[in-house]
Amino acid sequence: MNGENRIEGRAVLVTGASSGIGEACARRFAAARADLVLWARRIERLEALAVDLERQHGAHVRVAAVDVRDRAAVFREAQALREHGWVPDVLVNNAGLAVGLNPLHEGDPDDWERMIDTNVKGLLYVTRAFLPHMVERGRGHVVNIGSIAGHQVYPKGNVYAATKHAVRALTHALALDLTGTPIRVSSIDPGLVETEFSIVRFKGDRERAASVYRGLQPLTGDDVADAVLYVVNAPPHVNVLELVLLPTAQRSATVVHRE
Ligand code: NDP
Ligand code: 8X3
Repeated sequence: MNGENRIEGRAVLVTGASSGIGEACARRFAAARADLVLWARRIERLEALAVDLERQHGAHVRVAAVDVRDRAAVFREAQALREHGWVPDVLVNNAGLAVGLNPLHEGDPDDWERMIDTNVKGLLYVTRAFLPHMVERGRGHVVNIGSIAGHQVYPKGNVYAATKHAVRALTHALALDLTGTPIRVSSIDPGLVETEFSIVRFKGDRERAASVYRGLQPLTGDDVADAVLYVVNAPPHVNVLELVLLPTAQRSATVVHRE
């Protein structure tokens, strides 16, 4: 991190920390000596990550198996944290996914529901569970992981793009609703990042997933985590509302140069 570390000792919650961008954020925040809470469904991955972060950085890390689609579980876990006096200074709403890549008229409604329930409703539940306490305390920063797909649609990306457009709308709406408070709201909106994202989208087809990144240098989870850290570490009077981060070879949601 360049310059002053304003993250040390801050309470940071990262959803979807078991892989990809969320895991990279957890590693960066731990290196900056934040007090971390990590959520995802695959608890064994979170536990291994916590051990690693504690060993590497002496970080304080709490983990919980939370499916952000489960509203009751989200509110229960949030309350348990509050009962221990833990309210996030930084909430990174990262848990999300794409499922399938089909023309809308051939899409699977079950895939749509997974995306809408996770990317939109899950983000809303987590935000609703913690934000009142940030407001009450007069301190906090909500960082949503959006996407270039929240700015532009691409063929067959229909419902995923709709969810990320919704995330973008919610970022702006939240920023307006928090006018007059010191709470900051940001969206980090990446293009192609090589994580487990495409493996999930193509339901375990690793060959098809690899083809998404063939012939170009995609972003890494660390590249995105660096942007998150920059935005969070900015002085309190600076709010980055949106940050679009693309691989140099990618110029829009649909224009990608491949060697
Ligand atoms: P990964 O598949 O590598 O990571 C997704 C993370 O989300 C995992 O930790 C997963 O954990 C978690 N997750 C998924 N569903 C749920 C759920 N219901 N409850 C809790 N956690 C959940 O993909 P990325 O790291 O790439 O994706 C992270 C975010 O970045 C997503 O919001 C994605 O839309 C966004 N994004 C990704 C881009 C890319 O090209 N990769 C580009 C732009 C944005 P678990 O399975 O253990 O629950
Ligand atoms: C992920 C980026 O363009 O692969 O949000 O959908 S894209």
